[in-house]
This record gives sequence, structure tokens and C-alpha cells, in this order.
Amino acid sequence: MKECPRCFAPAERAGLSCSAPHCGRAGIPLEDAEALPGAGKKPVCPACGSRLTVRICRECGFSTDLSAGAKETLSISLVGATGSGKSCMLATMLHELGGDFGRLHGAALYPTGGDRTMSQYERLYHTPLYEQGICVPATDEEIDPLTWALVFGGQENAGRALGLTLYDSCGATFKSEQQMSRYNRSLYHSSAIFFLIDPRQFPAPREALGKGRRKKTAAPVEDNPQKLLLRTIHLIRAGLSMEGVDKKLPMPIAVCLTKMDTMFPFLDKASFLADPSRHLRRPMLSATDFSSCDLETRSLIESWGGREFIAHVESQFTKSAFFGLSSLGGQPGSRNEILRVAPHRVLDPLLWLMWKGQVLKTG
Ligand SMILES: Nc1nc2c(ncn2[C@@H]2O[C@H](COP(=O)(O)OP(=O)(O)O)[C@@H](O)[C@H]2O)c(=O)[nH]1
Ligand SMILES: [Mg+2]
Ligand SMILES: [Zn+2]
Ligand SMILES: [Zn+2]
Repeated sequence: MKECPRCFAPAERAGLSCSAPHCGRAGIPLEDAEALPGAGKKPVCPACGSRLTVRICRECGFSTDLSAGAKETLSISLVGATGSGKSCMLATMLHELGGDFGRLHGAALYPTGGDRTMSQYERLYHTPLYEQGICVPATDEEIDPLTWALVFGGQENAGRALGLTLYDSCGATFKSEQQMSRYNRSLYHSSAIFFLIDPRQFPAPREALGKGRRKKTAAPVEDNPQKLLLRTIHLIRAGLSMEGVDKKLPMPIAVCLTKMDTMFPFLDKASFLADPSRHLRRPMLSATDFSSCDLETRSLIESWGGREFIAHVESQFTKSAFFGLSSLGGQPGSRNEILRVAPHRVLDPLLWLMWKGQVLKTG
């Protein structure tokens, strides 16, 4: 880890810390010289002799598990208007990564962000969706980055650990550029952007769905995705001191149409987006599936009047791809209850990143 995932202070600003429950030094970053060499030269606490297992940032107090040890880390910011589906996507993505993906690739997902982050994740994401059967509640609480390590067994990647840092944010922080720059430094520190759009942010699907039975459910998000995209681009440029619009932004962007379950009735019979993801059939990704879905999503967005949006994405980012997914797999009820969570293609964007980052192969 090069920097603190929460405040982006350089890693040298973090110190090892004891986490033994009854130790007086627990939770306090030690100076490097204070850590004593224990068995196998593993550092131990000068006060109680326990193995030191966490690293704590001296600037903000964020703790990361030492066992994370991942050299490569994908850090991803989820960007999208309030209600576009960020929190539901984050929750189901992590669940599927540990579940279906893990089984297929012999991989396991470990939280590496200390107890505080873990309990925030449980409370805000996992418990509502997977235990109480309601959608992830909206929150104004500032959410810590969620840090994980994906450790591969299997054949190809055995022993390889990929760090994952995910930044969710309350939609409100995207309302103005000033607010964005205060809260979302994560954007230009990220190695990738997931840009989420609820189809109803485009007028055509909004009208089509408005006519149907779904009228009473969650208020439509009307924010224009292009405005948010341009604000995001501007902020990243400012953060990276890349003022000239002719230079493309280095991080890949995955544009994700969310809640595709609501669009299924309107899709072509031969739609790829309506098919289950082909990347989870065998431990090998499908390049054809990526390109078919990318093409289909682009043409949907184009038919909804988003040609200019697509042009901005292509001209401003070095790497981009378009996805259509449904985190929940169905429409929640009138009290936002969802009894069966059946994600559809929710891992596609992350798998694409892993492919581009040469963690996974296509075949
Ligand atoms: N039909 C459908 N509705 C969804 C889906 N994901 C989210 N929603 C709805 O959209 C609402 C907002 O989602 P949320 O993830 O909280 O959006 P955020 O504000 O961007 O974090 C949820 O409460 C659900 O009602 C989905 O996959 N399908
Ligand atoms: Mg949210
Ligand atoms: Zn920090
Ligand atoms: Zn101790």
C-alpha cells in the first residue's frame, strides 16, 4: 500500500500497532524503532510481546491489516447521482466476489480494514440487504473506504493477493464541484472509476417506465448524467494537475447502466445484456461477452439521446467500457423490501478491470 486509503497520507506516515485487547499500547501507532523483533523476526509489541498485526495511519487513524500484504491494489470510486444504485452495487458485488466468483477461481475475500470499517460495512450494507431483506439504506454518514484482499487459490494465480479498495459516497457530495472536491479526493487517487447511471436518468426510459405499473416505487433520479460526468472529469483533472483537455485521464472508467431488470421488457430478443454473464461459466473471462455488452449498452444509451455522453467518455479517458447490470435482479417492493437478491452481471465491470490489470485472462 503506497498511501493511506482514507486520507492519502504516504504509507510512511503509518506505524505498526498492537491490537491485543488488554494492552495499554493497543491502537496507538508505534515508532518504527519501538517494534521488537519476535519469533521469525516478525515484529512484536514492546509492552506485551504480542505480534503486531495492524498498521495505523498517524494522520487519520485508519487501520489496515498487515496480513493484507497485497502489492497490487485496485481502488475504485463509485460515482453516480443519489439513488443511481451505488450502495446496492457495492454490497452485491462484494457478496458475489466472495461467493460465485470465489468458488470458480478458488479465491477468498478477506476484509483488511480493521474492526471499525468491518462493522460499518456489516451495519450499512450487509445486514440490511442479506439479513433484513431491505435495500441498503441511504446514509449521510461519511463512509470509510472498504478495504479487502482477494486471495487466489486455484492454478493460474495461486497465492496471488489483490487488494481492493472501494469508495462509496453519499450522492449529496456530488451536488456541486466545491462539495465534491472536499469529500471526494478519492476520485483522483483511484485506479478506476465506476460511473453509475439509472436508465431513468435518460428521458426515454423514464417515460417508458413511468407508464407502467412501477410508477409508485422509488422516485426517479432525474440528474443529467452528462453534467456529473463533466464535473467528475474536471475534478480529476484538477487533482492530477492535468489541465489540458487533450490529455486523456489515466484511470479506466466503467460506465454502468444499473437496474437493468427494469429494462428487460424493452430489450431486443437477442439481447446479450439480458443473458447471464458468461464470465462466470468457467474460470476464464469471455472477451466476446465484454464487447457484445459494451456495444449493446452504447447503442442503448445512444438511442436514448446520449451520443454526446459517450463521446465525452471516449475522448476523456484512456480506457472505457460500458456495462448493463442489475444489483438486485428485481424491483424492490413499495417499502423497499427485497426478499430475494439475485444479482445480474454485477461483477462484469470488476472482472473487466481485473482483465485489463492482467489479473484474469480471457479465453
Ligand atoms: N429495480 C431495481 N432497483 C434497484 C436496483 N438497485 C437499486 N435499486 C433501487 O434504487 C434505490 C437506490 O439504490 P442505492 O444503491 O441506495 O443508490 P445510491 O444512492 O446510489 O447508493 C434502492 O433503494 C432500490 O430501490 C436494482 O438492481 N434493480
Ligand atoms: Mg448510497
Ligand atoms: Zn490516513
Ligand atoms: Zn501490546
